[in-house]
Amino acid sequence: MVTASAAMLEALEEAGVSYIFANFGSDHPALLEAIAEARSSGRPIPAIVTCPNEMVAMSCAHGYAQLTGRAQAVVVHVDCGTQSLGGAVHNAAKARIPVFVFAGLSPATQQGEASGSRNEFIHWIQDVSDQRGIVRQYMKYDNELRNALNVKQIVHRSLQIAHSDPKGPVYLVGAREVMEAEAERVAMDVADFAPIAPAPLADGAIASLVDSIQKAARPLVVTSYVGRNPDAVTELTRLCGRLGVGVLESVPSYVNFSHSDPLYQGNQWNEPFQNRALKEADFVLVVDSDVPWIPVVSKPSAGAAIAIIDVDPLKESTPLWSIKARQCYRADAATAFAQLNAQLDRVAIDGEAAERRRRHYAERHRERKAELAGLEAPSGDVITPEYLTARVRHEVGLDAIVLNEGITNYPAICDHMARERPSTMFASAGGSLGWSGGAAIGMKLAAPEKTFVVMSGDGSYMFSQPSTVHWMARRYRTPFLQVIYNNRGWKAPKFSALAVHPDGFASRAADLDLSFDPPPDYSGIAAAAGGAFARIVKRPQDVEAAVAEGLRVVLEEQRCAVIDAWLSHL
Ligand SMILES: Cc1ncc(C[n+]2csc(CCOP(=O)(O)OP(=O)(O)O)c2C)c(N)n1
Ligand SMILES: [Mg+2]
Repeated sequence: MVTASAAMLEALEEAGVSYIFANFGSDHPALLEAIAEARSSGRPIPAIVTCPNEMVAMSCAHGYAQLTGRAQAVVVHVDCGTQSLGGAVHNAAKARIPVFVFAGLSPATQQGEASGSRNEFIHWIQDVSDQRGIVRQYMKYDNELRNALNVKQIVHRSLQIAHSDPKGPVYLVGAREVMEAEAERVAMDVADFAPIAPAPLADGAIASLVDSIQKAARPLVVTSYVGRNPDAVTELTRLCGRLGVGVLESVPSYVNFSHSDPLYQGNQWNEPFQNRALKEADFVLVVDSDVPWIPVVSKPSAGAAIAIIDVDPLKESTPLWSIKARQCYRADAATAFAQLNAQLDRVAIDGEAAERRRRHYAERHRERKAELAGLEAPSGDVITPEYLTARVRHEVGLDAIVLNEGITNYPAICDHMARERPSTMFASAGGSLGWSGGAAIGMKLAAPEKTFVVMSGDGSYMFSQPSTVHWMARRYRTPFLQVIYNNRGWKAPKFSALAVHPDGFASRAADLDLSFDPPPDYSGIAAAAGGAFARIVKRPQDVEAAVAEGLRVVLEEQRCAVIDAWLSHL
């Protein structure tokens, strides 16, 4: 006989879950007992990572899954712990990240009817009418474990759902008595819970898409998260190379295309102007993108034909969303591109037309590169984001993995880290700030041999719970280099206000309550919490040495290093 809690651990272990990011409470006696029992019996279970903050726990699992595609487990405390997952739940949902989340429920009995019955005052306080409702609109699946008999079945099914496209987080709850209850041990084969196989394009779609690209003078792919699967990047690169298709990234959360490929046409975020490549395109293939453009400032020309390939082409969980696409396919990008490449082996390619397109895009690519290189020069006494980023790139190289939470400096970090290989830059793909610290820990656990660089705004650093993050980074030996783009506050809301009210009161106000002056000692927080190397830099000439020393500390001393770089004020 095993308890429901032991069965849950067994299911997670046999499903290949390596880590449980945990924040325990009075709902978990059975789980703590089962963990201790497994350890004393020498039975393998996922490693437990103690997370003093739940948002960090969820962000660890988010980062781990971004790098590996595999869901990890997050265990939190009843309704309160679920609420403390906070915006990290939104991030996982929006980014389609598989995560298994389990929370206890307040005991279901109060007279000692069963083991686990209420025996602490908090059990009455934490009894709420719909705990699953707290996160239901973000979860792909939620359920309550109601007995010990079928726990493994439900855990395996949850992971199957989490890992099936469009992927996402799942949430299970179980009351104390249920998690204490015993049942016969159940043998199960995880292979019986295979996620849905990647969806291909229908035959007609393949021929039609190849035809549309070949007939176009300026075919353009717009993408944001093709790079979640490195194989998709390989196939996309091959396809674009053969036909001369340009690639524009929109709000990229992965490396979707090499920044040094002549067909790469840059990336767009919130820039308040029309993108040239997008305007000139006559066939736009939107692949894996939630926001391919922002119509009030930048969009394809009225005459352009638009097609969509996406694991989630209708964005059904987004209430307001539409782009005018005459062709729309639900398919896996890697599979679809491989099919298009196979089609090119069968049909004639107009080599001259492809070469004309390649030449055009290569010229634009060269212009862009030259412009970016010009921005990297130091400019007087201030540290510019472009200069700072270029110096970091110079020190860490192109293999280091970048976590970009730069907010108004997203574009500078993306452009000047100029990644060339898939899985060497990530953004959260969600809207809730504070992902980067926990995500770095999760990624470093998944790939201890790699070097990780977190590049974040000062506000985002504070949102990331740096005291928890840096305590964990030392405790679990996950050192990373962190560079804070310190503009003394939140620049993004100022940008937003002035974009709507360019000449209003806000534009003339001396203070918009967005500034952090005087700022905290950001790197000092990390030093106090986790013994991190701490350095504040205020002059361009000090940047290089600080970053070099920080990187040395990360690599040789296996400690985090936090460089607090002062940019110009908001
Ligand atoms: C959890 C959360 N709270 C608030 C916001 C709103 N918000 C968006 S950007 C931003 C400022 C971020 O500041 P910082 O990281 O310093 O970047 P900067 O804008 O200065 O470039 C805020 C508060 C959010 N997106 N997520
Ligand atoms: Mg800031």
